[in-house]
Amino acid sequence: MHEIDAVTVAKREEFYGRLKPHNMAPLWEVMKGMLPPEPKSKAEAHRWRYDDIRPLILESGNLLTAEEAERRVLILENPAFPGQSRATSTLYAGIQIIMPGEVAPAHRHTPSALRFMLEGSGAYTSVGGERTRMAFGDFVITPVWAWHDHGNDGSDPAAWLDGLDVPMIAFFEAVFREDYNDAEQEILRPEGDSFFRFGSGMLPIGGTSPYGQTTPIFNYPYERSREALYRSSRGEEIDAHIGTTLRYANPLDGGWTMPTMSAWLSHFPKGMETAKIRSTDHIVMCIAEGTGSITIGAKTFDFGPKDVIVVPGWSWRSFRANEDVVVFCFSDRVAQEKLGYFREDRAKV
Ligand code: 1HN
Repeated sequence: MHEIDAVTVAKREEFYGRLKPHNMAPLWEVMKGMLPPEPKSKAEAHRWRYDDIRPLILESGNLLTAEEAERRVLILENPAFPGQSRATSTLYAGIQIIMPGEVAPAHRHTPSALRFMLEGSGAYTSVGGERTRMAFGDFVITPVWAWHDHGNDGSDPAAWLDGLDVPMIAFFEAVFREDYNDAEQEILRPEGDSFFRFGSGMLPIGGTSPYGQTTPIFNYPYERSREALYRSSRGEEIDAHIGTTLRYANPLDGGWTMPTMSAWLSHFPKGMETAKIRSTDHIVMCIAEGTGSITIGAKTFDFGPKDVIVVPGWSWRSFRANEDVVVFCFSDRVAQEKLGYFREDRAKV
């Protein structure tokens, strides 16, 4: 680089100053910042210990009603984004609690939502005219613009992890919402209808999803997913980087379950230490079973059941499993794949 003399610098600055009133700026001053050689997420790696946050979640259950709150949720904010309601640059996460007898009123919005059930036995959610009970570990989906309301007719508080693509939809400035004319939506189909129709390894001839690009199944029960995962672990050599991983799939096209968020379940057998991997998607993880530790970049976090972990895009990650570990993950991978630039990189083993 040749040195630029003060006169030249001043001349350029003066020129830039005259651009401003025209709402113009010189690309050459900002282009390198715009196109770094590789991404560096502004988000921080972080872990929320469920044991630490559970008392606060329960406390919020007595602070206001679900009806009052509309959704009684404690947002999991990335430490790098205080006040921005974001777990990663692109994803929202929070823990929702619903007390016995409560209803979280029906509404719909353009952001998609997913739930990973954590505790309580009486919770249910209704989506598009069908109700489903939510048991521990169930992966439940609220598609784009689908009416949804939640309830709890059990005797214990119910809590789950919410994941939404709100930051992505907000980036596109395409958030719409609408309230239903009643607390709970009308139920039009028997419980389990969509699961048996679409989730039994059979499909209705000519069947389509009532939810467009979102899977017609809106509850993937943990009982079934867990069995599939453990049986896959026994049947095949375990991947050094990702353990045994099964992704939740849309049975109609084999693709991911939602248009903006990918979800999957990984199993790492007791004693396994995975090789490092990094990918461009931003990941939120929730430990379903077991204890261990995860290293993300230069940080290592130990974890136990129900802890939530954020992995910023393009940071190296690896697991150590002290016991058999099952991890639920969701990320913006499917959106990046559709846009054509999703990348992953695996350390040599
Ligand atoms: C929402 O609709 C739910 O329906 C949960 O349970 C969390 C966070 C932001 C915006 C909408 C729900 C939400 C949300």
